[in-house]
Formats: sequence, structure tokens, C-alpha cells
Amino acid sequence: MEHKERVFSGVQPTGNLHLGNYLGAIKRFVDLQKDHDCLYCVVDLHAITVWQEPAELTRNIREVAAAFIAAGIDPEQQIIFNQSQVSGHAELAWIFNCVARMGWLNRMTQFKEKAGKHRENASVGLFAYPNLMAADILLYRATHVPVGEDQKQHLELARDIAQKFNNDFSDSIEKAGFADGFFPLPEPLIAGPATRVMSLRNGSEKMSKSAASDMSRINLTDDADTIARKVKKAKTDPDALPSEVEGLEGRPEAANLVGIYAALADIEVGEVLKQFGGAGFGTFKPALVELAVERLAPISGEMKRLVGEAGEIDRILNQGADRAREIANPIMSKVRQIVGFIGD
Ligand code: AQP
Repeated sequence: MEHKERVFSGVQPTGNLHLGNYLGAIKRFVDLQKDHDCLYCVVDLHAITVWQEPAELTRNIREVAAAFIAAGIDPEQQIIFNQSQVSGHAELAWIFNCVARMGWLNRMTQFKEKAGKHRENASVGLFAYPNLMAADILLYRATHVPVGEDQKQHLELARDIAQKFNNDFSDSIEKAGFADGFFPLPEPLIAGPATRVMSLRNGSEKMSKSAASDMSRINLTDDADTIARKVKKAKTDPDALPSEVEGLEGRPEAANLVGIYAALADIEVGEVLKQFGGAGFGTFKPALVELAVERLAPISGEMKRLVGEAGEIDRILNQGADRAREIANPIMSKVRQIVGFIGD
């Protein structure tokens, strides 16, 4: 089977899509489509590892698909789909549940953070989440995975799973005609000035959908006034901005806002500081608001329009799932043969 370079990534439909999701992931998805074959997935099976109210889940699935399209992903050229429509994700995840080791998953910091003190009460799915993520990527034998910094550890685990599968089944993989292992080891694509966008209220916490305070994040659906209010209230320190990147050390809130500006403007942090070095936040914040509104308003407008056209979104997702299945089915069929199952 010929293996072409392929990009896979996903976003959970858990509501409150924010600037971190956009700059760390979705904006990069758009850039990558120029020279890659891409699959962008609304990962609804991941979402239900914590409770989701069903009607809200349905709305959120459509909202993430709308965000992909509104941000500029072309659903005709690339594949936009939702995970639960392609059964191979769950099937391969089960096989990976039997490849990955408990000790590997016990080291996952995201599970520790999300389960917190209530570990015994967390779903089994939340614990096994990284195995499903490995399945998402490897079901398409994808080689490149654009994600935010927070997903780095999960990507490393996906590589470990691919490697162990290739080793455990090496004889059978060779018999199936693959000389160099079956799964590629996927590369994380984590780069740019906004791989970890921080909360507007606390520069040491990640901007996140589940943070209690809506003031901590800029949502992709926020209007211009809301963006202005949130940036104006964002925590900062009393000093002026430095002229050199090193001057941001020990100033997490300043570094965060400058990083956001750089990512939105598609320039380096150093260039932002050349422009604003010596200026106070009284000058910088209004410039940031202006840029954020300029970049986000068209996306949020288009998202709202698309969300109002549920039939059109569902058509795109159905068509995407058909195309995803076309890639996944032959790969899954080989996996069954390699593992030793009897079937097609
Ligand atoms: N703050 C962030 N900065 C940069 N990238 C981020 N991502 C998430 N937060 C940031 C990236 O967005 C993509 C989709 O994330 P997800 O929805 O699958 O899950 P998540 O990482 O759990 O997102 P949240 O917002 O942090 O949700 P909660 O609050 O539920 O934990 C991923 O590529 C992620 O790296």
C-alpha cells in the first residue's frame, strides 16, 4: 500500500471554542491545507469522556464544523467530518487499549488535571482518551498532527503505541507485505507564537473551554464589544512593553498578549516588540482589540450564518465521513488481518 504524507487533527465539541483553539490549532489547519492532504475531525467520541447534554452536544458538533469552514478550511478539498460517523476510530482504539500499557496512561498529565481529586469517579473513557487519540491519527496512517502544546504528551504516546504495534506484530506485518512497519510514527506540528495561549485572568493557566470565568477567554463567537471588554480587563503588570523578546521573561501576562498579537498578525514576537517596545498597555491593548476584532469578526459572522444552516453542515459532515471511511476501511482491514482476526 502506497503511503502519502497526511495531516490529521481534531477539536472536541465541548462548547466555548476560544482563541487558544483557533491560534493553537484551527488557524494552523487552514495554513496546512495548502500543501497537504488533511482530515479535520470533530472529535465527539472524545467529548463524551465527560458528561455532555445530548442536544447541546449536537449543537456543539455543528458549531465546531462551522468554525472549521468559517476559518477557511475548504470542505471540498479537505475532509471535514465527525468521529462517531466512522466506526474505525472506536474499533482501532479498542485494539490500542490492548497494546498500550497502564503505566503509560498513568503518566498522562491531562488525565490527572481533568480527573483531579475525583479520579475514582472519572469515566474509563477519560483515562483511555489518549488511546482513542492515537487511533484517530493512525486510522488514516497520518504523519503530521498540528496541535497546541498541551497535546504534546498525547502525541508522544501515539508514537509509542505505533512503535509497539509495529514491534508486537512485526512478523505478521511483514507477511502482509510491509517491510518497514505498518504505522508511521506521527510527528506533532507545534510551532509559532501561540502554541499555548494563556488565560486572560492568570498568565500561568492555559486558556480553556472549561474555565469557570468567561472573562478568562476570548470565544470565537464573542462580538467586538465583548472582545474589547475582555482585553481591557485582561491582567497585566504596570511596566511598559520591552523592546527585546528577553524582556518578556518573568512577565507571563505581557508575554501572552504579545504572543496573541503576533499570531493574529502572522508576525514574530520580536517584530511586535519593535513596534510596541516602550509603550504601555494603555496603547497596546486598544491595538490588540482592533486586530483581534478585524481577524475574528469575519469568522464569527460566518460561523453564526453556518450554524443557522444545520442541513448544510450535516451534508458536509456526511460527505466528509464517506470520504474518511474510504481511506480508513482498507487500513482497518489490514489491521484486522495483521492482528489475526478472521474477516474481509
Ligand atoms: N490555550 C490553548 N492554546 C493553544 N492551543 C490550545 N488548544 C486548546 N487550548 C489551547 C488546542 O486546541 C485543539 C483542540 O483542543 P480540544 O478541544 O480538543 O481540547 P482541549 O485541549 O482540552 O481544549 P480546552 O479548551 O483546554 O478544553 P478543556 O477546558 O475542556 O480542557 C488542540 O490541538 C489543543 O492543543
